[in-house]
Amino acid sequence: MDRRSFLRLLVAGGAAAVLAACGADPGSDDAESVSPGQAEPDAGRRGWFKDTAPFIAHADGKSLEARLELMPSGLITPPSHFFVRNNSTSCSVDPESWRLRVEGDGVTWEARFSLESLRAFPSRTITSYLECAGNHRAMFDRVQGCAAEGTQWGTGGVGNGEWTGVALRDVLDFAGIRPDAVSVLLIGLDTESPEGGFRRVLPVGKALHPDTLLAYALNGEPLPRDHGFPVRAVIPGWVGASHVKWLGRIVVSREQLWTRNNTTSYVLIGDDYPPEGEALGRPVTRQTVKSALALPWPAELEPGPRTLHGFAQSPDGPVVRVEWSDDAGSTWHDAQVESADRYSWARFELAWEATTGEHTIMTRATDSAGATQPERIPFNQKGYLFNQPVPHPIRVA
Ligand SMILES: Nc1nc2c(c(=O)[nH]1)N[C@H]1C(S)=C(S)[C@@H](COP(=O)(O)O)O[C@H]1N2
Ligand SMILES: [Mo]
Repeated sequence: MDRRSFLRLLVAGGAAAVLAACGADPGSDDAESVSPGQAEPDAGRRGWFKDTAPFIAHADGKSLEARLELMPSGLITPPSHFFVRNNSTSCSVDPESWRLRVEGDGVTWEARFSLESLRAFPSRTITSYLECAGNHRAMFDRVQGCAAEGTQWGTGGVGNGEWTGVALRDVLDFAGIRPDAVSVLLIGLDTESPEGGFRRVLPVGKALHPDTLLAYALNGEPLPRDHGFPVRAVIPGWVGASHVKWLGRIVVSREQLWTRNNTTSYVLIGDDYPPEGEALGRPVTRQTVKSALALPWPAELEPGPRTLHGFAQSPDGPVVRVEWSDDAGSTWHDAQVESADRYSWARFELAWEATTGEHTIMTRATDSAGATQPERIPFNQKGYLFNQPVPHPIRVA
């Protein structure tokens, strides 16, 4: 890797303004021309309740990006370190008056649940990672040299939680879901969101999957307000946007539903993604296999033997293998992978001899289904699902 490319990787900025110029021109060097700054330590606008110290607080006031290097040991992310992504601001919901309404022509009758009545269904606990569809978005700029629209997430738009709740399937069965139901629309109570309540459509098959949860606890504690208290959806393996927080209403429909979040947002838009239905491209559903080193960007290390670690995740987990390369992918070595549950992220470790100079280390994960990170992923306008191996810049001095 030449010095110029290396410098480009050091540019921490996303360049939303250059979007119009982007396309299939990976050779263009516009990454250096615009650098609005990835984030500010404190955007000055509190859209969340938690202490922002361990995070990169993005200037949009809606995104707290985890610093993977600050994650405590083990596999479970404590709420203090769990990233936040809001489309407006975090909500405070009164659990006493909270009700979940289930309605629509796809159910036999309208059902209403208090928190207590919801908790009466059998509870399930699933360890699952939750990752924003835009996690790694800044890599379109940093690695491909073509910035995508939206919050310039580095590698910290992801966390791994132990979620407890009830199966959405049980709730839908209770409401008498009809055999010809097609779409299940989850609606949040954050009415300042676009559309008045953030919402996502689930195909009925995914809604009835036994692992699709309405969760009321994270890591054995009531959900924190920033993460959807009192109840949120958890859709293991699917993009963060489908994990609707502050859930208030579910509409079951016998027709395919289209909303902002499966037509213009959370849609892969680009030459490689032909439009589906009323969408501008292909709606994002499942996540893709990814890995990242738990290091600042760029990392600065002292010379000598170093043990580096990171996290890897896949919708078809667990991740069973992680390889790494410090010669731009010419040779790959196996990292040690700590085994994990089906939907959990995995932790990996590698021994590296840090020699004075500038380096990059790439990592590449493979899951139990054999899926691995591709050498290159085609550009999409909104920068979702970037999962080619990330060349992490490391300066040793
Ligand atoms: N009601 C509501 N649910 C929401 C959102 C939102 O803005 N409002 N953001 C979604 C997006 S885009 C992501 S990535 C995840 C983030 O979950 P977290 O903030 O608990 O990490 O929540 C999803 N659920
Ligand atoms: Mo997201």
